[in-house]
Amino acid sequence: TRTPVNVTVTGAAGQIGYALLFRIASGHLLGADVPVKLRLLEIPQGLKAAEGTAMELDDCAFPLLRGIDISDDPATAFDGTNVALLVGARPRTKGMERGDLLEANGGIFKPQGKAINDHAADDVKVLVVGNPANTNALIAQAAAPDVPAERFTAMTRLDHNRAVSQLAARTGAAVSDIKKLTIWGNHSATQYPDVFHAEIAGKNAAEVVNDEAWLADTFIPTVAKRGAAIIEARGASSAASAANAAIDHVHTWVTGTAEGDWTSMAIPSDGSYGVPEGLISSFPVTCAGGRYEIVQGLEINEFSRPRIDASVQELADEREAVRGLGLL
Ligand code: NAX
Repeated sequence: TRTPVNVTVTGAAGQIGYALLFRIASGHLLGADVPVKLRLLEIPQGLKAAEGTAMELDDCAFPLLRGIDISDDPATAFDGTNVALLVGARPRTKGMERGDLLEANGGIFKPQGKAINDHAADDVKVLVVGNPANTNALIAQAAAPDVPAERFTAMTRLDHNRAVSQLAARTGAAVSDIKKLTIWGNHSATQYPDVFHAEIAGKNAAEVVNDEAWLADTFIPTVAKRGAAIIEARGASSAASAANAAIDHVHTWVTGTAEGDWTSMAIPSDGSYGVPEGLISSFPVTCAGGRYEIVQGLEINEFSRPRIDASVQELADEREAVRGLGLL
């Protein structure tokens, strides 16, 4: 039998945590034959609720779940971890400036990066979900110099899935017929969902849509502002869909992309497509053997170029801001 994989979830008592943990424990993260041990990290105020969730996890009697540890100490929670899902973050509250937000999150992601550096397993893979996700990932990565930089990723898979769904609704295609969609840049309102290389049942998606005004004025803003629309409708931010995307992100990273398709992940740039090296920016990637690679050689047209550049510029500005705060 296989040794269990250690999966750490931070912010475990939050609403994404609640939607995420049961799917990890039931085998959707790593596969139906991979036993898991859960490590839940919370702040002291969150420990009791995390214990409640752990009781419910026990009550599911998941055959793959080999244990649950709960801690408010990052060194404990990341000890021997193979997969780290960094969900807990400091949300923006009323009157908070962007600099305050980055600083507050630096106070979370810097020590967590350090704990991953010092305690995680050699093969650790990190996904940052907590916002501002790309820059939080950069802060954690900078605090973990002994971990290969490419193991730090941030989540744009929810944006990717939202874009696939919107495109399917517009064209009447099945979601499963849509391939090679790309989210570029930051997980923020500046993100750019790109359909110019996407395919719908083998045909070029931009040609099938054949309506640049719809792309510019409806599709892109609908995808980019979907989080706000969910809050407006549900009275709470995306939780199950965000958890689902986190599952998809890691599952694809570990098990690979399908032949003839790719996915979107925010990863440290190697300079591809004019994205400054080191920024954690979303790219089209293929995955195989537990590694990802940026899809190369795509032609970036005049519609896409300024949109990618604007989102990347925002990431560069965030990097400058956290540098200024001494977080890098
Ligand atoms: P909740 O407020 O429900 O839960 C957050 C949890 O994190 C709380 O239980 C809190 O006690 C805990 N926490 C705070 N600081 C911590 C620390 N230092 N260590 C461990 N735990 C800590 O938020 P939820 O709705 O679950 O969202 C979590 C994060 O995901 C937010 O930052 C949110 O903005 C972000 N999102 C990111 C998305 C993405 O696509 N990348 C989409 C969904 C979501 O908005």
